[in-house]
Amino acid sequence: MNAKVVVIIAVAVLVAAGAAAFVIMKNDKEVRPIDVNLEIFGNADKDWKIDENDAKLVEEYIKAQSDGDSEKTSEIEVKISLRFADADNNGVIDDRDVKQIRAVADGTADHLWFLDGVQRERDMDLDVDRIGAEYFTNTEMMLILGQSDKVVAVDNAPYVCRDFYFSEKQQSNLRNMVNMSVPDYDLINSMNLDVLLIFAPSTAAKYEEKQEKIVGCDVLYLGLYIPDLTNTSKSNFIQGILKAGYIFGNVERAEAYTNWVTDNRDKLLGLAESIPDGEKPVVGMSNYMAGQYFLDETKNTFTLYKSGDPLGQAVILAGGRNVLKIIGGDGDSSGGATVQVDAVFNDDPNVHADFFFLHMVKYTYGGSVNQEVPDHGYDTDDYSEITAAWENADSRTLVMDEKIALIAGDFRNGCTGGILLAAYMAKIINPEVYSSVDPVELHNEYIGWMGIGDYDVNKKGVFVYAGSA
Ligand SMILES: [Ca+2]
Ligand SMILES: [Ca+2]
Repeated sequence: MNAKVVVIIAVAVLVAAGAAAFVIMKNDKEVRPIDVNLEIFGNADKDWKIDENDAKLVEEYIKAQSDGDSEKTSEIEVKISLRFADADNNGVIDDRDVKQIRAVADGTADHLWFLDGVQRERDMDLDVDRIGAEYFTNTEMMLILGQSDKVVAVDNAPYVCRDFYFSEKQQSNLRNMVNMSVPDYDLINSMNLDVLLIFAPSTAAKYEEKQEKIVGCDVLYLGLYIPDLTNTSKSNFIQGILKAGYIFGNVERAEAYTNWVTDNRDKLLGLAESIPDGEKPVVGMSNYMAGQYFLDETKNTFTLYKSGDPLGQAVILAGGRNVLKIIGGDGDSSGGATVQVDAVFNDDPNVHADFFFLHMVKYTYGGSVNQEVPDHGYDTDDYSEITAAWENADSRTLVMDEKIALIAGDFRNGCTGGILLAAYMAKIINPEVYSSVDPVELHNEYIGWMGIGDYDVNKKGVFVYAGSA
């Protein structure tokens, strides 16, 4: 009897301790405000979330209107977005909008009106069971938001990597969409998708073509392709993650992940800003691929990625200067410029790259395999191919004291907006300034965000190779 009482008390103490720990954790993990104006209809007060404040503001506005109180109306009009106050986007602000805002806020809405990654007005049924995810970025985002059981289709690149991303049970429901650059629409239609998340809008027609040809499915570009991480308020990437939180019913997770990204971004950017511009190493972000100089001595052009690209964002966060900024042709968009090699390798004393980071794509978004690109990423532990490729790139005639690093395509095409690559890059180009940053630890945290528990980057994977020490 006494023993039982003791056990009960012990359990009660443990429960109390657990509860206390939970409260502390809850406080610790409280979402920090995110500097975006969330583009979901219902976000009347122009902040980063849909909550009771929006509902109250719209109620106040409706009341002021019906009372004919023009003073109060003008007062509210200073802080309200009349466009987004119309939560069901039907052109009228009324009680139905207040109801929709509360439903979105408490997770019971069955429909959502929002802007997609190219600012188009969309409305979506939130009854989503079958998700198609294009490329690493959308696949990884779905994992981060806890949707892996619902992902039933991916294109060839993540499909090759399915042992890493999905459990055996999940794999039994997973199909290969193969080529999403030129899709086989009959194949995609046979998959009966509710939503297809597309990698890049490419051209508006391509996005529209997919929407038109894939039947009974919301084809959606969320904006992750252009991270704009150094400018949160304009970041399509941040908007995209937050919108996905509402669409897939895991707002808390989306907000927490966004915080993780921006916290790390802030830390990296703070370190970058501590280096005077003139002392920042100059970095060229290029490719290791067929038809380009670093792979093939006989070619005289290569790609240099712009500052707006995830690869260019990494240069900024790692405390480097993009060589494209020095030679001209830089920009805020994603992607790169094709330049003649002598635009960088020349006699001009003002033009010299200290480092080249070579992006690699083994499995393309078009379903093909670049055989000449070394094996890399989560699925291999073997450095022999990447070592041989590095030796090839480093042996280019024009390469003198420039340091070469090969980097996994996962960095650009995953869902970290460039922070993970920035951490690895910083350790190579500014090791002293970034001594407090541990890229492998950050990478393991990211894998944890994806819900993958049995993978340690200390022991597995091939992501960066910068030659032997
Ligand atoms: Ca709001
Ligand atoms: Ca309305």
